[in-house]
Amino acid sequence: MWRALALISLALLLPAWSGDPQQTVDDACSVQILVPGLKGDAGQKGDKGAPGRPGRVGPTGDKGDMGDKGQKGGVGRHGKIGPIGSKGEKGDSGDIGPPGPNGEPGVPCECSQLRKAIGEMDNQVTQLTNELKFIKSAVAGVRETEHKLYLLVKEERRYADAQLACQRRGGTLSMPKDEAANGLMAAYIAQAGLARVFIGINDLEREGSFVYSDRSPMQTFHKWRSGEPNNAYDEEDCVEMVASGGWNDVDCHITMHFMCEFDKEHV
Ligand SMILES: [Ca+2]
Ligand SMILES: [Ca+2]
Repeated sequence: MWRALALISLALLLPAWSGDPQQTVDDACSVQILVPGLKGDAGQKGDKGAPGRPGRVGPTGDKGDMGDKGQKGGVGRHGKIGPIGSKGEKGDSGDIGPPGPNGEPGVPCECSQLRKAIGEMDNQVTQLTNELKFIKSAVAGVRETEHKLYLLVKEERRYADAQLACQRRGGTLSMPKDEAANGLMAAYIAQAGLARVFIGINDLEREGSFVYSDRSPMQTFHKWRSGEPNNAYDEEDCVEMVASGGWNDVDCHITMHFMCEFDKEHV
């Protein structure tokens, strides 16, 4: 309204600037007392204006309801390599590998050193043999001659079982075939504090025909006690030696200690 009024005032003023200055003052005064005229007819609708500036961002809306679950996606990319795991249990042994390559040729024989080593070993064998002899005598109580070893076994056995026990040790019941052997055996029995032991003589196969336990026949040497062998009760086919060294035929089924002998060559 006021904008329209100002435009009208301006339109009335403009002609005054081109005429008499006096008149212009009068006209100006007359304009100042003008009152608004009647409202004119509505003008034609103007052209559509340019789009306005974007409005301010509105407040955050309420959270909507959760939608339906989507379809499963495709397989993702490989993830990063994880940390090293703990050590596993030991696996089974593998197959045997192929044979290795041949080794380098050996060094030529140092024969002088070898002979020296063999000589030292011979000395050691001699020393050990002497020690073994001492141990046998001291601990086992073995007696020996040049060719034989004698062992008094303090176990009660019948004649046949005594012979088997000697054979299991690689020997036989002792066979006094000469004065030296008989004397050694007698001393052994006496020193052991025994009265009698089975020895390797019998007439089991043929009464009165005595043989040694190696089946060799008795020769001229013997140490029968007075009145023996008497085959008492017709039951005495085995032989014992008493501590004095004398022989006596006895029942094979009684039990007593016994003496084994061993050939040194076979020990
Ligand atoms: Ca007899
Ligand atoms: Ca007798």
